[in-house]
Amino acid sequence: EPSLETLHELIIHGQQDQIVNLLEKLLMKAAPLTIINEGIIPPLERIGELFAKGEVFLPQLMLSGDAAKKAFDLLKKHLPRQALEHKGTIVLGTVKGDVHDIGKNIVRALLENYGYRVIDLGKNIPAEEFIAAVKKEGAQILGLSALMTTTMVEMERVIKESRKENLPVKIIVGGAVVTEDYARQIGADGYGKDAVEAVKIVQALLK
Ligand code: B1M
Repeated sequence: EPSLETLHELIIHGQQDQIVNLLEKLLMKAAPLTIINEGIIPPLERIGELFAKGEVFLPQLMLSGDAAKKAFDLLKKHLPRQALEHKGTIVLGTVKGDVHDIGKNIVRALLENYGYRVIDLGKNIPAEEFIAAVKKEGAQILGLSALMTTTMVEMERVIKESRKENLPVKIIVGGAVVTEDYARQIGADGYGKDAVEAVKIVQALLK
């Protein structure tokens, strides 16, 4: 019987070979976003805890990350898609020093599925690159992702730099360690706890 628990196990053990087969079966009974939220994120949190406790090591963390990516890449093709209606442009990326991008990619997929144009710069992006892209693309929203306590401080730098240039852009932030309080403290215009929240905030800011 295909189940979300099986998907948890495959991601925790970093086993990619059975993922496609399992997802095809799961998609017959659950929505893609449900599988992302309930099938991919919990095992990543679990492996993160095990890693923090020293019970698993970097190679396992990497295998789990790869397995999660593989699952997400398949699921995102099944997300219902709205037409692109020039709803707005968002420049998105993970800040300098940080290579975590699974969450950022989920945020991107949802925004695109809601009809926004997303310029995804990728990961490990310096402030200057974010600012140049906002100018070039005429973006209304800049989205920053950071997963570590050591890199979330970089968000503050990006915000300061863009305010210095008086860019007419709203900045939203998110990622594992980021909190609403921290977002407010560094002068962000919005904070998304998860990808669904990120879409809601973008919708509110662009109203
Ligand atoms: Co790393 N890692 N990792 N890692 N890793 C964490 C983040 C960690 C919490 C694990 C732990 O120790 N418990 C820890 C950080 C500790 C801290 O700072 N407090 C950590 C560490 C230490 C490291 C390394 C330093 C390990 C090492 O090398 N010794 C290293 C860092 C390298 C670097 O960046 N310079 C590292 C490397 C890696 C891998 C490459 C192996 C892999 C990443 C693969 C990849 O992304 N391509 C990895 C993984 C997989 C994790 C965990 C296990 C899972 C991260 C993840 O994808 N979560 C993670 C543990 C954890 O997070 N609990 C951990 C699922 C994802 C959907 O969640 O990204 O939070 P998240 O995104 C969510 C929301 O936060 C939100 O929406 C998403 C969907 O709901 N969101 C936004 C995200 N961005 C948003 C932006 C928005 C709005 C919402 O607006 C713009």
